[in-house]
Amino acid sequence: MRTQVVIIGAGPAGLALGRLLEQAGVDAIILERKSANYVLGRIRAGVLEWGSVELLDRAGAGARMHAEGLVHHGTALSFDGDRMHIDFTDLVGKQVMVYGQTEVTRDLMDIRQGTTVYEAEDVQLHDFDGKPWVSYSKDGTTHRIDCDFIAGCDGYHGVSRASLPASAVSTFERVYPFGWLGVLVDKPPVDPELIYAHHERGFALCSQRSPTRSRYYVQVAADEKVEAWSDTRFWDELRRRLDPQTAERIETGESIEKSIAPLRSFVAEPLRFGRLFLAGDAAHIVPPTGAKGLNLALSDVALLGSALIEALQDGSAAGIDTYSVRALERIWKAERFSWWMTSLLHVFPETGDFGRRIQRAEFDYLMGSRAARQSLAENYVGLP
Ligand code: FAS
Ligand code: PHB
Repeated sequence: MRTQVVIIGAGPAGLALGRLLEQAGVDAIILERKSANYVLGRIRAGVLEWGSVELLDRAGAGARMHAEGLVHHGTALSFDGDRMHIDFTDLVGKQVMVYGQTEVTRDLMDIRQGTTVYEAEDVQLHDFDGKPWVSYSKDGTTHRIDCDFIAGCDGYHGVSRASLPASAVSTFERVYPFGWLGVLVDKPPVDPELIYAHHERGFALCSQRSPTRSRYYVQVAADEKVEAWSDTRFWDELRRRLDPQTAERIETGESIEKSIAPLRSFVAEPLRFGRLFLAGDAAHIVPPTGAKGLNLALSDVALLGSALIEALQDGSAAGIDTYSVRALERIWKAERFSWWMTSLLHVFPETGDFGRRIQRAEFDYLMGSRAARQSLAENYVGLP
């Protein structure tokens, strides 16, 4: 079998790339290790930068997002009960879309016309320095796909980055000493906006998926086990970390999903290895505090899609030759913002009382400086 591009991974990055390529008439086959239902069952991101909204519109996958998504013009930050509003529209004239990653993935799956092989096992990348080909197994049969390019969109634990010789890639990582315990519940959101809360007991986030479905998170120790958290324990802890008025208003209920995500900052450099390109979580990870993970994945594939189309249709290597440098410039700015938001809002026991005073001073500075709030807002809604 032969195609122009083999995409490894059918998460948002792989599906979005596949869609951008097929719209331009470029053939691409996606190989996904899991089933479509398994991919849809992973509850992850919830906030889209407007650049991501525009990409999904360009991909023809935006109709349900505009019908069911929630446009947000700001967010709330709270620190030991003091609350501040960050007005994106007033500060930077932009907004974000609250629409779950599961729905983005479903919309991209539904619109895809090309071939996606689900439950593809033992995917292996070959000769990506020369004439690339990919092998995989399905139902006991091994298949080979010859191609012009390979796009590694297979996430942090994928095979693409793992296929590289250690000497070819530099990695930069910070692992945080805590994780996020997240709960999905079919109850109305506690507030029209998201609330990012710092409390001496730990960080908490009140988010949402629709007018009837909410998503909440609390910071937990890195070695915490989800089995140790009943719904009742979760709701009690969440309430302790919010201002009393908000805590009082929360409508609790039985969780329909509960999971713990580890937090890390990670970047691999470069993102090109001959005819293999990395995009999305295969290339970088951010702590979810800045709502950047999904958005970075989509901005990577917007760049990579244009570069591959240019190479395959115009014979120009300009895009593929500059993809890594251009993508990394935006990636590192999102890494910085995600690290900064995480440093501001979480409890770091090792930084002691001095660290907490610095966090309080940062919060007070934001409250007192429009310029500081503009900086937060322009990063949160997405840099160009
Ligand atoms: P993904 O990991 O989504 O997709 C990669 C795909 O490749 C997967 O479907 C996987 O099955 C497949 N794959 C892996 N290895 C393979 C192989 N060998 N062969 C074939 N296929 C293979 N971001 C936010 O902005 N906000 C959040 O709240 C948030 N929460 C998160 C919670 C968790 C637990 C995780 C892991 C991530 C979270 N993220 C969040 C980040 C997340 O949304 C990612 O940024 C987003 O999924 C990136 O999309 P992809 O790059 O497509 O990677
Ligand atoms: C979510 O709704 O899952 C969400 C929202 C904002 C974040 C992280 C996660 O920063």
